[in-house]
Amino acid sequence: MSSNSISSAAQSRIHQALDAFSIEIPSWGFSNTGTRFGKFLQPAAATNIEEKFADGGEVNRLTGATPTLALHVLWDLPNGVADVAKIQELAKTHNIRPGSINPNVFQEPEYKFGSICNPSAEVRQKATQHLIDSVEIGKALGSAEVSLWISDGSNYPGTQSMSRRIGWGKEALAAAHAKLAPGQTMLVEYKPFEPAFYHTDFGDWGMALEFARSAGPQAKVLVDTGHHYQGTNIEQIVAWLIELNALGGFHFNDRKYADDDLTLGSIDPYQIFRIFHEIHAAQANKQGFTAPAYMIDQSHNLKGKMEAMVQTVVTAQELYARAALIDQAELASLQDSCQLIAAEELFRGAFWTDVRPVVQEWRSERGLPADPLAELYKSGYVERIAAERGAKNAVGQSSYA
Ligand code: PSV
Ligand code: MN
Repeated sequence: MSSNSISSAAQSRIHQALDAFSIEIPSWGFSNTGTRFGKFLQPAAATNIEEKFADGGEVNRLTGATPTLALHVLWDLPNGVADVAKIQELAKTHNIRPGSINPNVFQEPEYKFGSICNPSAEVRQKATQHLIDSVEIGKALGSAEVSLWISDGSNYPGTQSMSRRIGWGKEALAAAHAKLAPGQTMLVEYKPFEPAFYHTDFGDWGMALEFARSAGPQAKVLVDTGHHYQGTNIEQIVAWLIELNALGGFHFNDRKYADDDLTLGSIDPYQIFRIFHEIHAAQANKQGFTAPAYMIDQSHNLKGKMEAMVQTVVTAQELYARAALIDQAELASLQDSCQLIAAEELFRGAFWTDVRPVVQEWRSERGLPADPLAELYKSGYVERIAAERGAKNAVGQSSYA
């Protein structure tokens, strides 16, 4: 289907939607990663923060849609606030700003039984201080979001008090929230399993919402699309969070079975389309709706990191554009008169429309490469970094950092 079959009203809706759409990319998406069974090293993977910024800046140059790079504190700012000046310098050099600040309270041995929900007051204090330090890093860098994934939980029934851990978690989040600057948002991510396999303290959106609400008014929920049980209606969770003014952001990725961190839309693009539809519907119908932060959280063990990241950004734009095709007023009227087939055809018709020509036209009008992936191949960037980094990557390094 060519762009000619898309009405000019729909084409301009797509242009407007894309103008307002940007998506944050994760620094850790450029590093060597693996599974719990092993790590596959790639010659072009980033081996330090300079290389992560260089790669992020290149994705931004190619797509014009990724103005910020998410940073993970222990992996990217191992010296905490002391690393801020270096990050600011890299941001200037590579034309990509520091984005969300992600504290890390899941990899140190003290956190074996939990971080802010650990029964030990000493461990909780260490974890809380790390959250506070992360807020301070965010303030110094002008980051809009401090994004928390609290991996706490337990593996066996009866071994931990799920209810007392709620209170400890709330106390820590409130302490970190108290340090936020006025414009900053605290994002609270949830995940039903892994690394814990019996209970996780931040197990679903209800728990995350209650933790966010009790922390304070600047805390909202983050939806990672890989963090749900099979069959969960994620778009309904999104609709509820919008209703409750509690949708803070997304970590986008795809999955087949668990938290697989696959490329966005590689398994189920319709799922992402349905989520984007809820956003477009809210933009059309809800007074005062503010768009959440769109972020990617993926790790590509088999695909090239640069290629997969560009593919993801392009896919996100295409699915966002496809959801923008729906005429919201028309859909609402079909829904209200219960014209099921017509409503469904309008909805899925948008999903099946090839918007790529319109998206390419939008890119060309803005002086961006019409096909970012083709441009990446043409630029020789991946070959260059593979040659430069190959020797370093031949010897193992720790994941992500
Ligand atoms: C955990 O699975 C997660 O989704 C969190 O967002 C972490 O910060 C990220 O992945 C990287 O491990
Ligand atoms: Mn995540």
